[in-house]
Amino acid sequence: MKYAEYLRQDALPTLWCPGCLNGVVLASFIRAMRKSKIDRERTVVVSGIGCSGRMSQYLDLFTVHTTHGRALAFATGIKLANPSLNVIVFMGDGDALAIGGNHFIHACRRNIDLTAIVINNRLYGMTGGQAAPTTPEGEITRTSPYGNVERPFDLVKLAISAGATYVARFTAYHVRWLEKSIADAIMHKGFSVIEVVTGCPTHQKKKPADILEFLKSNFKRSDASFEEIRPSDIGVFKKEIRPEFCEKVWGLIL
Ligand SMILES: Cc1ncc(C[n+]2csc(CCOP(=O)(O)OP(=O)(O)O)c2C)c(N)n1
Repeated sequence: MKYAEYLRQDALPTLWCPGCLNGVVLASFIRAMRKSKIDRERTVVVSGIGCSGRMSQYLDLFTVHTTHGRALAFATGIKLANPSLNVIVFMGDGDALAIGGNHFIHACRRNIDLTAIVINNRLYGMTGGQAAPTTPEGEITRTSPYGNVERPFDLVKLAISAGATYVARFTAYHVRWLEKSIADAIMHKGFSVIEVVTGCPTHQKKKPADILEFLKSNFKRSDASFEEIRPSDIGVFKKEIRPEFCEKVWGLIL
């Protein structure tokens, strides 16, 4: 499988730190693009700011690099103006749930046909490893040197509660399931959210292999019901057909 045809050669090598798992997500996405056989010429990738926001620089597709927390707002405009486009949004956990938290819940509520891939390294990577809304309780970060005292969001439960119609969680270790889920989510008509749990070797001061080992041994496939979903469960937790936002809006106009 040739990845090069999906990458901008002049943007390489990436600025990601050695061992960063963002590259694993990028490769899984490229395989999913192939698998879903969607038209590359009708695909737009939108990203915000942060390490994960760099996806739009490396992918040789139509891309838009937007402001921090606002990727979904830009993507909503693109999709609504031209609903025939496939619009995929990459965000970090801080991007999606801290500064962009408001856009996130409203995109879920509207059920607009976007695919949101949220790379959850459980901190703010690009700005130095500060705590994020996904940082587990007790975790040491740059801004929680005595352990994080805040309760984290479970991204999957948040997305389901707010109304997203396709919701999944996988990790950068479980790449075959991840790429299949990305392909499914792209084909799903409605707002799709895939959380990809990763890690940050630089700020968590862990070896990349230890992060992969952690993901492998702690995250387990599950088909738990909403009440029973635990943060370490991976799988597809919601898949539902509900009227889609652009169809409703354009239905009023045409
Ligand atoms: C409006 C605004 N606020 C803050 C920042 C600074 N900033 C840039 S990246 C970032 C954190 C990114 O964290 P996350 O979204 O989790 O992505 P990661 O870098 O971990 O992939 C912040 C706070 C900014 N660029 N713009």
